[in-house]
Order: sequence, then C-alpha cells, then structure tokens
Amino acid sequence: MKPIQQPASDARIVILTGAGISQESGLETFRDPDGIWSKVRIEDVATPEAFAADPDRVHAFYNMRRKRALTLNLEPNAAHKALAELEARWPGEVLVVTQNVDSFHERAGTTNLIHMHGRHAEARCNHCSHVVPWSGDMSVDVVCEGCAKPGGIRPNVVWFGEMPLQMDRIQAALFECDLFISIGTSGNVYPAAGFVGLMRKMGRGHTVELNLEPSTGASLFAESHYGKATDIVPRYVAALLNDQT
Ligand code: BV8
Repeated sequence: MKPIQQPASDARIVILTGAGISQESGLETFRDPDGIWSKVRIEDVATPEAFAADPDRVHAFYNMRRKRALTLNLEPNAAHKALAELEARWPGEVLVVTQNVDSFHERAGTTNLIHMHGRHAEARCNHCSHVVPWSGDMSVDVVCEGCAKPGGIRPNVVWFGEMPLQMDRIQAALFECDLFISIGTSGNVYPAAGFVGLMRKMGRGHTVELNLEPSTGASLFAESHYGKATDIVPRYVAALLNDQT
C-alpha cells in the first residue's frame, strides 16, 4: 500500500461503509455485474410504492436476503474487524455510518455505529412505527404488537424515497470530522454519496476512499487505495495505528 497521509493523533474519524465491505463475507453487492439490482428492479422491491402495490413480493425479497445474512453462518470479515480495532485503539472518536443492513459491524465489535439505511434484524410497523427485533420471515399476516393491526409490518430498512435514519447525527459528525473514510461503496446513492462533497465544501478534514475500484465520486477524495476490503482496510488501519505505538 502506498504511504498514507497520517492524521493528528486525536483526529475525529467518520467511516462510511457500503455493500463492498460485506462482499467477502458472502453477501452480494448491488451494482456489481452480478449484483442485486441486476436481478430485480429497485422500483419493484425497494420503494414504499412497491410495498403498497405488492407487499408479498417485497417481503419475499427481504426474507430471502435476511435469511442469507442472518442464518447462513456468514461471518464478519477482516475489514469489519479492523474497523472495530480502530474504534477500540484510536485516541479520537471513530463513528461508523453504514449503508448496509447486515449486522457484521456490530458482530465484529464496532459500537459507535449508525445504520442509516436500517437493519435486516428489525421490523417496523407502517401503521404505528413500532420497531421490534426480527430474525425470521415477515408477511402481511403478521399482527403488530404495538397497535394490534395486521398488514403494516415491514422490514426496518430505508427504501428509495424515504429519509435515511439519524441524518442530524451524521451531519453533525461530518461537520466536526478530521478524517472521512469511504469503504466499499460505489457512490451512487444519496445522501450518502454526497458526504465526501460536503467535506470538500466545508474545506476541512481529509478524505480517503478504500474500494475495489474507483467509485463514482473517486475524484473528490484526497487519497485513495484500491483493492479488496479484507486486504486494504486492515493495512490502512494498521498504518493509522502504527504511528500510535
Ligand atoms: C432520500 C435499503 C429524501 C435496504 C437502500 C439527491 C439527494 C437526495 C436523494 C436523491 C438524490 N438523487 C437521487 C435521490 C434519490 C435516491 C437515490 O440516491 N437514488 C439513486 C439511485 C440515484 N435516494 C433516496 O431515495 C434516499 N432517500 O433521499 O430521501 C427524502 C427527503 C425528504 C423526505 C423523505 C425523503 C434513500 C436511499 C436509501 C435506499 N435504500 N437500501 C436494502 O435494500 O439494502 S440503498 C442501497 O444502496 C443499499 O443501502 C446500499 O448499501 C446502497 C449503496 O450501494 P453500495 O453500498 O454503494 O453498493 P454498490 O453495489 O452500489 O457498490 C459496491 C461497491 O463496493 C462497488 O464500488 C464495488 O466496486 C465495491 N466492492 C465490491 N466488492 C468489494 C468492493 N470493495 C472492496 N472490497 C470488495 N471485496
């Protein structure tokens, strides 16, 4: 890996992750040639309109992905573990903002974590917004324990056209961060794809892209390292921490 630009030892770090960090754990990405959106249309399974039109189809799509993510004994990989080690050993604050709905970051030990697009492991009621942990299949027959109505239970994920979660907290962290690292995301989905542009507009902080290949926003990053996440993320984190020892 080419030399990294070392931040101050108390730098506040915000890390954005996408599907690429979970690819080597066995989960499909979205926009790679054989990715999820090459097999099904966003408009058919990942919008509120799709759920209203055909809830069974949307539930089947998420039931299949939840089952794969939660029950196929898939494990966090070295990249997830490296970010957990960085949080544990870095003197300054480290916040992971993930677009992913899997649970690999928390299972690897990351605690300061925001799932801005929600989580497979939760259900939410469209009638009363009650959120509950969930691991099995979901269907329109499920009765919400909050409002006792059927038909409203849906995956607690953020669909296209819905507001991502905890955006105020994310923006506050970006306004103060000294180092913004983007890992395993193609930079196609907003507002996440706009975070690096926000950093540039503020004219502060250093920006780094760690990805298999240059993302749509690659030119906006001050530093970049390309390769598989399980290779470049542990090496980048080791370089950050080496200067701490
Ligand atoms: C909203 C849910 C507004 C669960 C997902 C401008 C501003 C604001 C909004 C928009 C805008 N322009 C357009 C919009 C609308 C839309 C949008 O961005 N559309 C795109 C398609 C143009 N955005 C929205 O609708 C968002 N909501 O803006 O609300 C609003 C305002 C007021 C009131 C109400 C609402 C909501 C977006 C969230 C949608 N939900 N997921 C689920 O099904 O999973 S998005 C989905 O895409 C996933 O979350 C995924 O994580 C995310 C981004 O994809 P990536 O993670 O980047 O994955 P991808 O496959 O694309 O790339 C993988 C990368 O990894 C590649 O670069 C690859 O090279 C790399 N890679 C692969 N293998 C490896 C690797 N890297 C390293 N190692 C490897 N081994």
